[in-house]
Amino acid sequence: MNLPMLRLRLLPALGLIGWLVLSQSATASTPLIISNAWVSATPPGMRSAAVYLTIQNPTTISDRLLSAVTPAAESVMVHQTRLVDGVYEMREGALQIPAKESVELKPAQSHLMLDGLRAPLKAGSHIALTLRFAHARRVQVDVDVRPVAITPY
Ligand SMILES: [Cu+2]
Repeated sequence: MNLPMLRLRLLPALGLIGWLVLSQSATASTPLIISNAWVSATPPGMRSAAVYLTIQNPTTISDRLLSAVTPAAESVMVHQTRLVDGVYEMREGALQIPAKESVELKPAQSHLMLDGLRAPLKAGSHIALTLRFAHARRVQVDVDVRPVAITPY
């Protein structure tokens, strides 16, 4: 279900699907710090939702957020949003996390798109999310489900 005031257009994937080699070292410790992870609650019948969070990289090595998985949805995509001629476009692709920087996934900029929700997301609950990075490998995140928020993805 799309928000009524927005027209969303999904661009073809850009081919950054090179992460298919599954993590060989799932136990590697991560120096990345994830905070403020949240998603809007969803009404019954809604199939998708956007997760926002902040990734802090205190290391001297740039990283990339490649993908994510959650038991709450069939798939997760890394989406970057751009406003083009009054239309929000979502583009799939890995997200750079530069060394010594913090990257905020926020409305109208970037998000993790959950698709195929298995059940409505209820405010006050949490969902588990596993982020996959090029260097930090897997990072577990607990995502707060917040009351319905109308944002431009
Ligand atoms: Cu999206």
